[in-house]
Amino acid sequence: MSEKKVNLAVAGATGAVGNQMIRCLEEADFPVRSVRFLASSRSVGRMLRFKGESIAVEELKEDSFKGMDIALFSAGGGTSEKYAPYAAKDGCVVVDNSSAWRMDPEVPLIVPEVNSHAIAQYKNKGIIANPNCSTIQMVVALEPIYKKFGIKRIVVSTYQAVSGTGKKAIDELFDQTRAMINFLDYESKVYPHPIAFNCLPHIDAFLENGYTKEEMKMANETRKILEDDTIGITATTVRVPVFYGHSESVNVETKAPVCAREVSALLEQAPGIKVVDDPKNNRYPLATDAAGQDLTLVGRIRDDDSIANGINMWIVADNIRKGAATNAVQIARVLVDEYL
Ligand code: NAP
Ligand code: 3JN
Repeated sequence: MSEKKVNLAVAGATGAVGNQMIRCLEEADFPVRSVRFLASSRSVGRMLRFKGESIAVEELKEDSFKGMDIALFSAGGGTSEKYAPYAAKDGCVVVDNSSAWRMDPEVPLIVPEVNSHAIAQYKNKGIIANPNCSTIQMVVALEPIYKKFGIKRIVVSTYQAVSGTGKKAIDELFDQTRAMINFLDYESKVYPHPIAFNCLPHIDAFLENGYTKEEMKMANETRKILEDDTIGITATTVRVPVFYGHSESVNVETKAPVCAREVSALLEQAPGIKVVDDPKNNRYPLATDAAGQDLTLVGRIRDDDSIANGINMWIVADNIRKGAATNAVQIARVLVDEYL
């Protein structure tokens, strides 16, 4: 374990993900010498707590990263695109939570349990990308299966919590639910339809091919992380009225013969995973159990009786923690311990 300490910046510190990054840094007792919390000009003067101290939020600027070693970004794709290169130029390694750099061939896309070997590629541009939350929890569960059996095709449907859309969406679900149960009028500002008591098969923008951007992120990012362009992946991403925790129904077709018992045994030993699979006693992964912790929960592991070599499973994780903040802090930890 390293004794090194780093100067660390959080860009987007006032947001849903940024706030969780700060909590994860505290929980991990991350070896910081100094921290700097950055957001838009709207937040200048706000104070954020860190390890018992109050720290003033500063405006994110081109020169914010001078003297910093690592910056965790979660301030949107446009902000990352503009400011990450300034950070890198000043020798500060960026761990970016947006989609801005994920598919850049020179930028590693990292889930530490799966492909930490690729972190070394940060030297290309000084940037490491954190995958989309729905991708992260899926590849944590799929990588052990991929390594042992190979994967031909994945069919995934997601049930994504509103916290994935940020602070405003958390408020919208809360306000709409309260209004509806009191027979009051309500407005939908964040989503195009009411999210309370509803399921919206629409996450991020629709594309020409009929998929949404979120669906294509899952397919493209999974292939990049597993370093295999031959895997067929089709996704349907759905927003559901849950505050924290994304759930996924995943159907995997493997290359080699597989059975549910072998997959359960494999996942029991895999890093970052907790198998919760005792249906007779009503035990299976739930968003309410995943929320607030860092493991990816996997259950309902069963043979797909419609094809040869098929497995079905249900994968749940805290989208703001393992899906974003925790994954970024884990990457930063490897950087400190092995590279800086
Ligand atoms: P959020 O709650 O709306 O927070 C947005 C944060 O970005 C706030 O701190 C905001 O500062 C800051 N910001 C916005 N525009 C800025 C600008 N021009 N300059 C500096 N700071 C700016 O959103 P969130 O849910 O935390 O998500 C933030 C980003 O993280 C998303 O856009 C996405 O790229 C990424 N994300 C990734 C995942 C994932 O799957 N890995 C999941 C969720 C989000 P103010 O408070 O001052 O406005
Ligand atoms: O909707 C979710 O559950 C996850 C959202 C992720 C997100 C939200 C806004 C912008 C992203 C992302 O991480 O892909 C982005 C983006 O950076 O494109």
